[in-house]
Amino acid sequence: MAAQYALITPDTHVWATPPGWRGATAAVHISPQLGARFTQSTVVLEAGGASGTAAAGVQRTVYVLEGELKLKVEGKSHNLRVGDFAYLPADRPHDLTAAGASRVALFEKPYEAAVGVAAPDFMVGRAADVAGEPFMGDEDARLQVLLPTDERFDTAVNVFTYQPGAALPQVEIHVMEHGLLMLDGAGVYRLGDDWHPVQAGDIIWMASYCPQWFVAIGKQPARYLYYKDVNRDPLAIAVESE
Ligand code: UGY
Ligand code: MN
Repeated sequence: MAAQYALITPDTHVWATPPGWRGATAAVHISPQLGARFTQSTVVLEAGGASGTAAAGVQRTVYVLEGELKLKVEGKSHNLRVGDFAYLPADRPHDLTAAGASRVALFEKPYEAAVGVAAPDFMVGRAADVAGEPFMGDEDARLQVLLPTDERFDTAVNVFTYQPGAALPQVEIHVMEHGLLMLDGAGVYRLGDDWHPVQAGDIIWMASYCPQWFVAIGKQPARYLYYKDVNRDPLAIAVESE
């Protein structure tokens, strides 16, 4: 059976200049080479470092982990600081330049158009401005949904915050896959039949149908940023890619 998950700890990262970028190195943690349908990378930029172009048809979501960057899209400049994010539709020219030493999480995915549905537009936002909703009624497990949830989007990027002792209310098994970065705190992730201690800096790929459950441990809240594919018919995608 193909791998159901990968747990990638920071001591294993290997860095290289991503094609087209300047003054930047990236570790590509999750990719089709692993069995995923998207990529998740960490990109470290020196002051003045700048992005290259995404591959044709590929959309990007950027989340700032450290530093400050300037994002230029259609002649307009946007300042991005820690906790800010940007969604860049496929084939939309943009220039992301670091104002000082910076680190970003980057999610990339080929955009899957849906019949009769317009493609999403560019957007920037600030995680701190997004309300954390109790997850399935649990006030101690709060979900911030960063991107709009309507059908234009085939991508979700969320922040999940758990008070110590809070947990996912069920073992989840679902068609969507995840790419996850632990931002703060620690906990135990159940992945398939395995149980792993995880902490800030760890990254997890969960394939479609990977059984998953999390409990936060320690004295501070645990927080993770994660990607998931949404709003598309799995059969439409399977037929297209044959
Ligand atoms: O959105 C989700 O599927 C989320 N509840 N999964 C997770 O946190 N592992
Ligand atoms: Mn899930």
